Amino acid sequence: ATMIEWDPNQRIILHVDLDAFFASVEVRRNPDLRGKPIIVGGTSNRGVVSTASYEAREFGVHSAMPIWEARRRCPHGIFLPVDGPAYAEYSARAREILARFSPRMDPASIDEAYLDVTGSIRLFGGLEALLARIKSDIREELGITISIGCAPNRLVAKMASDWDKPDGLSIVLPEELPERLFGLPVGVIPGVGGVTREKLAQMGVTTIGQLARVPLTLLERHFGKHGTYLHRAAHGRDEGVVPYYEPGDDDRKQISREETLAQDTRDPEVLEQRLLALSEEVVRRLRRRGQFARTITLKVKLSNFRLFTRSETLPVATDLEDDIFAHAREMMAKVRFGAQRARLIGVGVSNLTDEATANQLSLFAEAEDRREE
Ligand code: TTP
Ligand code: MG
Repeated sequence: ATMIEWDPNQRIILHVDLDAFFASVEVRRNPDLRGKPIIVGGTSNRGVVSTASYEAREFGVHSAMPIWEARRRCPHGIFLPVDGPAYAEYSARAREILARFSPRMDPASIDEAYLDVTGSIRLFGGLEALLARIKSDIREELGITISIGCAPNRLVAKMASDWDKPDGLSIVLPEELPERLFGLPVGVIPGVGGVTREKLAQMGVTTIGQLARVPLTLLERHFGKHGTYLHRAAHGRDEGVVPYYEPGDDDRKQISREETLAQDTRDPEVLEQRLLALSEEVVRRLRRRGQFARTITLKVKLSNFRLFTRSETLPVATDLEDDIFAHAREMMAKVRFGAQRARLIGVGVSNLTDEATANQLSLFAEAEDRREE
């Protein structure tokens, strides 16, 4: 067997995407459907297609197409309603399986996830063995095929998982970047839709290679901060980390901790001490996920059960306990207790990002934008 030699200074990131997800679940639940053109999205002609099996795609049926159009293109198709709870269950089981392969796992949507397997490959006997194992575990336990993109970062892994669908595997070695992307159309870059594509075409840019040669300043002039992203994407660069998976914080949009006090109090010293402990907890979770927060929320429930919540959004994302505690304490000072005491207090963070600098950069770009206006 050939062994892939991966530059030890580079991360190994996977993007896993389940094939024809809703349709695959339907086939799994009713094997008679295997090999047939399945269209999920409802049986009435007024709806749209959620997804189609690969057999139905041969007829030109795809997601977001009106059902009546799908019926016209594929009159012998099997049209099924959307069964949300069933897909959610398969999605949860897929996450559970994927979490075996790395503690850094980010479920990005109902049927896709990022994994940072840099630290796992030795445990699984090499990268090829690990990739084969992910595919076989999901196939055997869920009866669904997946496509994997493997690359030094999230962005390229996401693009690569699309190259060989269904049941695909595309590996982009660190030394193949950025040239491996140059022949592809700009539309395969996540976030590049019709409008951006059209604007780029007017600049004579249709491939990623052409995009990579456009000076950064020119892209920023035309697209603002999106231009910064386009430039980095064309060069196959992306520093985003895969956070640690926490089944508890599943929606990944916020982290919060609260406690009911041993006894109701408005003693600032006691409140500050509890606030500090809660801030520490929140920061620990934030750091474990490799994230930074911009919004800090304080929650105080009074003895009469009245609830106060106050939020503050910082100009720059932070993962520092001092920052989070200081802002929570300031907000605490503004709570009007009246004759009441505090019964419960909580600290939360939201507006989470993977990079502290991301917001600094975007603020900068926004300031630029305003100056130009
Ligand atoms: P996708 O991963 O985009 O599509 P897919 O899994 O069906 O097919 P592929 O093999 O190309 O990955 O989306 C996942 C599920 O999300 C899909 O099965 C149904 C749902 N979905 C919609 O309901 N509407 C849409 O427009 C899209 C794109 C997806
Ligand atoms: Mg999919």
